[in-house]
Amino acid sequence: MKKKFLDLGKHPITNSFLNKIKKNNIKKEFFYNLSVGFDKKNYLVSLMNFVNPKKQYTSKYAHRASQSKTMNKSFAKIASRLKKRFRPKKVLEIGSNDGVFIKNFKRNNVIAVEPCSNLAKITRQNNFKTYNDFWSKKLAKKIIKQNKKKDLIYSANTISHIPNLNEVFSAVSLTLSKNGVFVFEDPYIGAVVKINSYDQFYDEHVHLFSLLSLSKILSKTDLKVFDIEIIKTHGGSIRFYVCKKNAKFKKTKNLKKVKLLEIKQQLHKFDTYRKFSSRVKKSKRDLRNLLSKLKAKNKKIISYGATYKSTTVFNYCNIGKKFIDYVIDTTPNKQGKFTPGKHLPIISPEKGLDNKVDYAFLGAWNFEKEIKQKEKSFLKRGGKFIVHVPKVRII
Ligand code: DWN
Repeated sequence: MKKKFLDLGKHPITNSFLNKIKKNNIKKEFFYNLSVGFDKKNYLVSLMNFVNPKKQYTSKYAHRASQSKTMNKSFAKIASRLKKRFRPKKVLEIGSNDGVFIKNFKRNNVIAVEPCSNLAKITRQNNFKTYNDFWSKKLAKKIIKQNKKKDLIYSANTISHIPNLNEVFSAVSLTLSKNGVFVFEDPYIGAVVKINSYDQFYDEHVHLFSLLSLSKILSKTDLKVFDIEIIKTHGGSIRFYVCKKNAKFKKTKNLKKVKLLEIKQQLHKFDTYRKFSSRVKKSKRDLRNLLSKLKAKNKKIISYGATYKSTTVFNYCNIGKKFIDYVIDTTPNKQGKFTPGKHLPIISPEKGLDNKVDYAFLGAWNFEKEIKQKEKSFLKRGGKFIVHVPKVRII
């Protein structure tokens, strides 16, 4: 049983970018209550209410994982490390997005699973065998029948998106070969608590894992975690290495280290999340105060990156056109649209980062380094970024 610790109010689906702002569109916009709970039985942090995945992962899915240099490099690096360490002959990716990970493998070695048809179309066009479907036991059985068992299953920012974890791990277990490995990475609850990145909570992030929670969940399966990495990706992620309990892999020392750190951080205690929730409320007050002060001085403020995360920030903090003129983003299928809930127009950085912009709220704060590098001339002429993690501040 989950106990609620955070209530962020009414939120739209983060992928529901609007084509036009018309009375009818706004009336039809779907909202749900975004609140987060902790299950003391398995130490798992999850949303209290799940949105129907069919409403989320549609043929109009906007996020393209290959939109940042950082992510391209990061996927190339992990692909190369996995190839060296496990020498897999048969590879599968769950949630392949636009193919940013699988493009690092030979086409006949790897297959993709992707529920969003517009994204599956891209990997198919690039000649990667792609199953346009949700990950499930049914699909796993079909894949094994057609494509044999897998030596490596990889998944980034997908497992945390799937409500039914029993189904996820049963399907993985069916698909793994005897000594196959399942490597997956997702935003880390330890990082969220540490840097106050409450915007990692939105309709798609239904669970945020720790080692403590995953160990509890896997204890009821025939799988085990044998290695782990805490990584910087997306502002703090956790990468698990999982195999069958009777596979050849021994547990590494990293597991003990991370377990001790999580116990020190009290990730298994409700009180940790109760305290976190007070810090989230303070962050909202601080951000609204800062933006109000800047607006009182007639400053032009925009937002950089039409991220799903910033949909949480804007809807929770009630930040709309009064504060933010528009949002800039490089993703072609976000440009010309409006953000969910607050209906801020999205335009390209070329058009939007003009000389009149005084401040840009960094919706894509997880790419701070890459963006600062790219926007040197904005910074040089006195433009400034605003971030809300770990504290609300101008940088
Ligand atoms: O898990 C998820 C993560 C990985 O991706 C999904 N559920 C949805 C999505 O979440 P997000 O939108 O918060 O992710 P990002 O990767 O932080 O989004 C960055 C956005 O910023 C993209 O729309 C691209 C844009 N961007 C830009 O306009 N200029 C990014 C960079 C680096 C840039 O220079």
